[in-house]
Amino acid sequence: MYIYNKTKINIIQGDITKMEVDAIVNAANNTLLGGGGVDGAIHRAGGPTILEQCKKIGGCPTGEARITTAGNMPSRYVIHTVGPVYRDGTSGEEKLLYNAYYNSLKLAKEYNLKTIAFPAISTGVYNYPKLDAAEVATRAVMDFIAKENFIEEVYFVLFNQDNYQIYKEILDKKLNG
Ligand code: AR6
Repeated sequence: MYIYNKTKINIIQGDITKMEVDAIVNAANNTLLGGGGVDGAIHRAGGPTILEQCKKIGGCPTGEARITTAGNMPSRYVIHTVGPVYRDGTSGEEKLLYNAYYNSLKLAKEYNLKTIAFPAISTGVYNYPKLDAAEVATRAVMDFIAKENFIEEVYFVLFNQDNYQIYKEILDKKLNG
């Protein structure tokens, strides 16, 4: 565990649908109507009430975030955000990925949520290079924590061993250096 401005930051290797936190974050697409990867896992584990709420919301622009309840999962809410599709790195991807994390945290604060778990947004189907994505993810979260000092605990839940190692190295460098 790491601590930054009184907020605990944890990295976990595993399945985000199992997390007992106020909100888990979904790496969704613009339609919010489900898909593969972590999005598919969340809709499967949470059940149909999540899709019903997503249909009413009617989509989400890249870099923004929307919220639903978490259905059958142990968390209370799902914050659906949309990361960028990675093309060449010069199409605004970095800012959009940063915004996806930052706006998810802003929404968590609006709902008075204190514990939140993130997957490695955009690093699957959307093809964002893992190391660059982890740098952006940790920077956005730390910027929010530095500014807002509200969230009590952040989890980065990494599905794969390689992403876990990448986050560990980055956070060791940023917070244990
Ligand atoms: N828990 C945590 N992380 C997971 C899980 C899980 N259960 N399952 C996969 N991952 P991706 P993207 C990791 O492709 O790149 C969907 O179809 C996975 O290993 O889920 O943002 C949406 O509908 C990877 O590191 O999301 C969109 O169309 C990370 O989650 C599109 O994929 C993100 O991979 C979004 O693509």
